[in-house]
Amino acid sequence: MEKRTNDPSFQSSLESILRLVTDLVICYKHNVEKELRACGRSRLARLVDQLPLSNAKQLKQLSINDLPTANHALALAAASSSILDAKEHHFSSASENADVALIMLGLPLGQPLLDFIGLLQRNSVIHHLPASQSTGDVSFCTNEAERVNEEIRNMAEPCAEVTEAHFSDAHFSEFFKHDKPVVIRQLAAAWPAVRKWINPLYLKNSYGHRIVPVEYSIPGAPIKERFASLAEVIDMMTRQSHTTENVYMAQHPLLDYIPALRKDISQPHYMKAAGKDTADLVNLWMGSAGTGTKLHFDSADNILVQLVGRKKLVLIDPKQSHLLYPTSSGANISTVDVENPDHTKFPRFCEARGMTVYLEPGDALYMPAHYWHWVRAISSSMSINFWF
Ligand SMILES: O=C(O)CCC(=O)C(=O)O
Repeated sequence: MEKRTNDPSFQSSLESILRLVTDLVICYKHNVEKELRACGRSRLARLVDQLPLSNAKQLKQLSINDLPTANHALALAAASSSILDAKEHHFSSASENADVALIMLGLPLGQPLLDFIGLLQRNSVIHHLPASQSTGDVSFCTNEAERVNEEIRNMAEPCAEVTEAHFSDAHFSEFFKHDKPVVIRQLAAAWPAVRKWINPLYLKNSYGHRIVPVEYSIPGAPIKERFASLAEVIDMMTRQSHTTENVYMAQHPLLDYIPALRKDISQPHYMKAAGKDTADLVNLWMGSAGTGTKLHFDSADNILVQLVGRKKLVLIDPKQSHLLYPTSSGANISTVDVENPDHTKFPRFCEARGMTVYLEPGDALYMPAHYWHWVRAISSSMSINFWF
């Protein structure tokens, strides 16, 4: 409910924070306008020029996906809509628009938007979920997605495995030095995230209104990227059927956008092997059973920690890159469908050998930089990864 809109201290904080968001739009729109004019999009440039006071809605409806600058124009349109919504005391939609702008601009540029969302949240001026949807006996889907249960041919070699209680930084350094993956069972067993996020209402009741980017798929149709509320993602993860649509919030720095969640997570101490106390990038992966990521590699070392549900991974040594048909020479994504390889098109893939790993809540996997990996959530799943 919109509770504290008449509170003078809320009003004065709101006014000063809206000035900062307006400054952000004004200062940034000149660059975007210049870039748009330089690539011949003068109509779009004129619309951007009139922000933040008008044209935000018109701009948001344009189909301009073909221009990198257009994303910036859309971010500014969302930020401007957010200002106009707040002035009319439509705080829920102000918060949603601010989230969209924040996701598209990122941090540190979007910091005033994050402060604005924080102010709305702290003052309880956002419409939360109806009581019927925020209580009750609800759990994440634990049914296993059937087609991922069988072992994948030639990919069933075991990976080194240890338990956190019997493993040390010195042991980890050996794996790190030799670029060998290792599963560390129960690394995160005591993290609050593992204990608390298993209850779908924990995140949904406090942060269900927050907007996140998702990959959305229905059987037989291409994956679409769109925005969704965290409540929508969580609701889809609690459905017990795998036959309808899937949603995946993949590689999203949620802890940057909801800093209060940082207290539920720790930084894995093993990163010290690389001289690091904190990771360079931390991302959340949340989705329904069956969602996952194609065979690819990343150029940073990685610790992937399973928080809720189960995940299956296939790992392939970079020495076998010549068997994996990347999208172009040296590219980091393979064109082979690991679960159902086309042996006529990709004959060398038969010779590839890989390891299969299953992660349970609290387990972690160290993957050296450049190690190929394919990932599938077997049940509804939440993971976090630390690139260092
Ligand atoms: O969990 C996933 O879907 C992918 C994770 C991944 O690719 C990574 O941590 O690098």
